[in-house]
Amino acid sequence: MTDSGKKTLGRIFSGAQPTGDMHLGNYLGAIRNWVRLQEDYECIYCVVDLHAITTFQDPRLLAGHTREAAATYLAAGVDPKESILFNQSQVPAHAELAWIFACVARMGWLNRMTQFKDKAGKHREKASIGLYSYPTLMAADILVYKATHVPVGDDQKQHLELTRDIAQKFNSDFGVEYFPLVEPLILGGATRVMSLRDGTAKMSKSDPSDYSRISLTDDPDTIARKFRKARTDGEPLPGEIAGLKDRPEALNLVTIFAALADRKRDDVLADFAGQGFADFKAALTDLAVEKLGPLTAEMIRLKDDPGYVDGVLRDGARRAAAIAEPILREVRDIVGFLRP
Ligand code: AQP
Repeated sequence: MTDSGKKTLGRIFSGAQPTGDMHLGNYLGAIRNWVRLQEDYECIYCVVDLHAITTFQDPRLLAGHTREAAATYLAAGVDPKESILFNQSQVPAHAELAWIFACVARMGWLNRMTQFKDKAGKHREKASIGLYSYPTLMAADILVYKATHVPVGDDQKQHLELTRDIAQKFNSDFGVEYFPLVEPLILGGATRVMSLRDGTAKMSKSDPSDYSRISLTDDPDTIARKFRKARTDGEPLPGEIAGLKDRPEALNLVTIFAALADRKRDDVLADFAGQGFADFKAALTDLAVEKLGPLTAEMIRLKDDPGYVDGVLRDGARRAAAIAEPILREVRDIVGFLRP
């Protein structure tokens, strides 16, 4: 049941980090689907600023990025009355449960996390402890609400498995059946969007090149310029998707086109078979401007109204805490902490 009393298929938790400009990958891979999930699920959508600081964030920018992420959710169609929208640092229960989970999870489990290896790169010993223990905070984000489902892309599957392992070990260590085993929600419509400069790397907020991504606040000229400069190859477009094997940049642009148009990639290719990239990129630009235009306009409007966004986040934090705190009180009892 939602706090508005509506019956649902379950409770969802998901979030994005306020680490920079929200981009097309965040939208097509996550946020667009969150909006659709509101029909059937009780949804808790978070701007995960505690996760963001696992890599250094300029304190002069963090609050602005947090508001921008929240504005993206709102502009995309997250309804702050129906769903709960808040930023993580305003609900201290996340950090407290993460500590308890850090004491439940095993080093060996975290050592296997591929995202840490990717993000820490060669200088692993210089990475923050927060980056290493990131999955225990993610488990706390989900379980502090006893969420039943988490929409995940491929890159988060391993972390969700760890959340299930932590829930199971907590239950068995303390001899309780307390935390549910959360289910992944694999979304058919979720699209993995790759960098416009390198079709084998994912589009990312923290990529130093602005030309690697379409930011959701880009104006039409910028979108046109970025697609024009997007890396491609010298071959014409094939008639079907199998012809894009070993052509990651071309595959990425076709994937983006199909996702924005809500069409199959083979159907898109049928329209452009045999053509070079100039016409295709022009059509892609028109489509992106048409589909993203209203979202961008709403984000710009919300940027001029930070008081509204802050109010939504405060209200969301209050409602989130009202769910999390009784759960955390029970966890404290289970662990054996003295009551305050
Ligand atoms: N390129 C992408 N394609 C599809 N989905 C993506 N997501 C992110 N990038 C892509 C999805 O967006 C949600 C929020 O992501 P996040 O901000 O929590 O973290 P991230 O995956 O690390 O995103 P970035 O943009 O790459 O941030 P930085 O550069 O800070 O690491 C998630 O559901 C994610 O899968």
